[in-house]
Amino acid sequence: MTLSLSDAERAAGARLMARLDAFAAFTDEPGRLTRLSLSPAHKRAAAAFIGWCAEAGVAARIDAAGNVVARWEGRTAGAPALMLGSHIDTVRDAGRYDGNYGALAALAVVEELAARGERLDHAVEIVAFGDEEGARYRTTLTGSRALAGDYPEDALGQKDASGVLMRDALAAFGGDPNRVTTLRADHVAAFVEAHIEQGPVLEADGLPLGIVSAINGATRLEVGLDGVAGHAGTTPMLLRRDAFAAAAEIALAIERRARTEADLVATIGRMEVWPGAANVIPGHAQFSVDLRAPLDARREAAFAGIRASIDAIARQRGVTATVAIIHEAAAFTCDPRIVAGLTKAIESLGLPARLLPSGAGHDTMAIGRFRPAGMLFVRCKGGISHNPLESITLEDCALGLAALSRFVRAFEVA
Ligand code: HGY
Ligand code: MN
Ligand code: MN
Repeated sequence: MTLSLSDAERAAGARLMARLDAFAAFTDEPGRLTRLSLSPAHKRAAAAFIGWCAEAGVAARIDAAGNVVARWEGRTAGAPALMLGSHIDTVRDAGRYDGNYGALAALAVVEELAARGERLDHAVEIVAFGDEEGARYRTTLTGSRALAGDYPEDALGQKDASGVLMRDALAAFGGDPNRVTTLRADHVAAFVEAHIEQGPVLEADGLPLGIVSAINGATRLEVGLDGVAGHAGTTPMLLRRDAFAAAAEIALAIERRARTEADLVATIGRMEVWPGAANVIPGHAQFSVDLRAPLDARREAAFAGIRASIDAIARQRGVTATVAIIHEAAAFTCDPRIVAGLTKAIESLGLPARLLPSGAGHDTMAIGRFRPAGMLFVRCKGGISHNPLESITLEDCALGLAALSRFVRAFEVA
């Protein structure tokens, strides 16, 4: 493959890489990257993003839902906008490219337009979504769902691990809880998100870039098991109603179910046990289940099977189970015109256009319910993500930005 990447595009990629490194310093946990939604680190990151926009002569602001938004006008004021962006909140002990790459690449595209004073037929809006991971509150995609006019009703009443209401955290952050349902972005005509692949396919194919065909549907559960706390020393095994032992058996049943189908995945990422003392039989266990599949019918069937296993094991062990669906997103198919535009942009770089599905969820799923949306993937080493070892190469960083920038110039919004 002979790449046709200009020196200016290489330089822009180097600037983006440096900015990603600087951005990674905005963390709530020194020594690792943890930037939960509406946290002090998120606030510092948002301020830096706004500052970089200002340096480029572009006014940016925090919207009522905690997203940072900015607009580069088209040739005619008020022209429909192509929106670019991704999220800047992270999981705990995160990698520095998940979300941040797409948000800062979007900023780099607008910086370039502003530096040249270049006006396109469409406006370009950029967004740094504030709550994609759902790592702090038991809700997710609230920033992008706000722009899609679909803000989850139960979100603001959620409390985080220290009892802080999302409503209060949002107000303190500079958002406006009373206006989160007024943000539907009617002026936006289409949305494109650049994001690291977070999987091994592009690396296995020896390709730096890919185009997302579809995004897996996802169901997120919160499961509570109530048994009976008891003395670890005096209670015979057969008389126990051990909530954690029940959770452990359920976890293995979920894993067995997911293993029965090639592209069905199920994960128990968080497990809490009460009272959490070495000499007390757990009376309560609380855990998350993350279930995904490319086809909604298969995910729904898997959920039904898992629900039945939870009830059967709970009954057999004399514990009570409560199962709440805290997030559900149907599988999403990317817009064919955007896929075609990204294909052209990637091929103009001298690269083959590889279509691939996304196992990870993205803000694109939320915006895509409202407007045509698509995604550009950038290869990441070993497909590792949600892990500080997440990494991309300088050249792939530049290629992703160049493809996005070329797409933005060529895409016809209306
Ligand atoms: O969980 C996901 O798929 C995304 O990284 N939030
Ligand atoms: Mn992400
Ligand atoms: Mn993520």
